[in-house]
Amino acid sequence: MLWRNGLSAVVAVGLAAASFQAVAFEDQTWRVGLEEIEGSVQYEYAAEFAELMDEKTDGAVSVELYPYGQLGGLTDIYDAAQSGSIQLAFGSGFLGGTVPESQVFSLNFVLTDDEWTNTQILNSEEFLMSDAFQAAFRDRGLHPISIVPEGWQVWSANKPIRTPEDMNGLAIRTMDNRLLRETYDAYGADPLTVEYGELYSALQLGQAEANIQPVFAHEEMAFYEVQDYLIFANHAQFIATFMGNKDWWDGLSDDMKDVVHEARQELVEYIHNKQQELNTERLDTITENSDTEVIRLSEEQRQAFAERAQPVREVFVEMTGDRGEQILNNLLNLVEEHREDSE
Ligand code: 6CS
Repeated sequence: MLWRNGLSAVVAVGLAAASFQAVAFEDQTWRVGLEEIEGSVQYEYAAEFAELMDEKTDGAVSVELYPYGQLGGLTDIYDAAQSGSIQLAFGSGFLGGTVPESQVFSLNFVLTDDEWTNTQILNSEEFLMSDAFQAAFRDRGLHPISIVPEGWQVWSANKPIRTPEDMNGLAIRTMDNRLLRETYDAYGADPLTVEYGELYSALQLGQAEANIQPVFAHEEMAFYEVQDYLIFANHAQFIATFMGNKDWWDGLSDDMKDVVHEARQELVEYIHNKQQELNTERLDTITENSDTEVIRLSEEQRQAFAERAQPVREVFVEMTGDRGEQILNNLLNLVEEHREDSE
């Protein structure tokens, strides 16, 4: 029950912080770089974070949102957070070049089959606050604040996919990291990388034949318009890290850090519910507005992919060394503890 007790401890710390005497904070503006557009899960998270910070600091902290496209491409967002020209940002698949250990979230068939359990494990003291995970970001001038699962990753293609053989030679677009390329190589596909904002036309022109996104993104970026099938294998969740510039974070007062921690704890359940709501609603939008066919893989079909994904864990360790291995083993142990608890 370690993970459940861990969460109660987190809630207790939050309540203790809430009972502090009111602190007067200096006025400040924090800019947040989003990898996604308005209406996305990251946008909803950042908008609620902005509200909470406004409330908790009596209007002293004003949080400005910069949706995808306003700061350039995806890696421009991370560069801006590293240099301190923005204080906060989200980082997901493309962050692998900047924080290689973050590719642990790109591994397939590592987490449990339950999204809420995964959300709690990832945001537990044992995982998020572990020295290895924190150091992986801090050594690159970033500070991880919370982990934001945004829903199951769902494949799209113009043909049904039920087995690794169906993926043979398929030009599937992945986010830019080696772990994802290795994973889809292992499935037999022919992965390629395309910037998020160029993906619609790449799919339309047939340069990319398949795609991997949570449902809300298939809908809001209109990718479904140029793809015929959505395939649920529940092989991985889309996971972003909400992170700050390291020097900016270190320069915050302890009281301000407490307020941010309080907000991030409140956001764990908020964003879990919100992402489920968005992903459910948008699947309805897709099926109502198109002939998209939805395929859900059986346990046996998933297993065939899981077997091929297993050796990619070694690639992760080879790429990220002892620290990456520690992060992965920590995650696997937490997942295992949960399984023992629920048996
Ligand atoms: O596929 C991508 O590149 C983007 N997809 C989502 C859902 N969020 C950000 C990420 O960069």
